[in-house]
Amino acid sequence: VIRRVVCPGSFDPITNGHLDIIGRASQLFDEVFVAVGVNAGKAGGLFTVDERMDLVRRVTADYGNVRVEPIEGLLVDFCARHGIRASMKGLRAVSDYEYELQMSHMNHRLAGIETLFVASNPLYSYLSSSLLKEVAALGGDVSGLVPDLVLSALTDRLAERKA
Ligand code: COD
Repeated sequence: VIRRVVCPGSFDPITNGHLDIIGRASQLFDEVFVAVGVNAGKAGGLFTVDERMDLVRRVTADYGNVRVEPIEGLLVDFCARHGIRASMKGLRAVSDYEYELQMSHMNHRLAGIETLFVASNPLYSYLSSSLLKEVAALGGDVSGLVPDLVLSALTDRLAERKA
């Protein structure tokens, strides 16, 4: 059997924290689907879903077993379409736990999807796309927290927004 897992998220944009989880998933499973979706609780978005997918594709190209797709609707329906039975999530701190636990119960109730939690790499355990965008927008140095090509996309987009 082919073992598949999904790593879902907003990825606005992908950070080294996300990439760490995706890399670990790619070692454990035959195929990893990175599912890019819109979190109903998060306003706006710096990048469109297509732009986020393009960045994820470029930074995961070397893994060989990673596919990047949009969620479009419920995550559990995405899983059904692609024959996926488990989702893999990183937990940064206790603060992630409550929301992740709610989603994991809901996804299990809706379609029996299992959620596997892995402890995030301590190097990136304070890192979120939101904090990254806030710091970068105010001129802080975020190099080393995202791949270089993401850093340049971020810098360009923030400059466009300012102009
Ligand atoms: N280190 C390790 N892992 C990290 C880090 C880090 N620094 N930062 C983020 N992560 C991991 C976490 O596991 C996190 O869950 C995941 O990456 C994605 O993070 P974000 O912030 O990009 O994504 P979210 O939390 O906004 O994504 C929410 C989803 C889009 C997955 C969710 O809203 C969803 O499933 N939407 C589809 C519609 C749906 O089915 N809704 C009902 C859900 S029950």
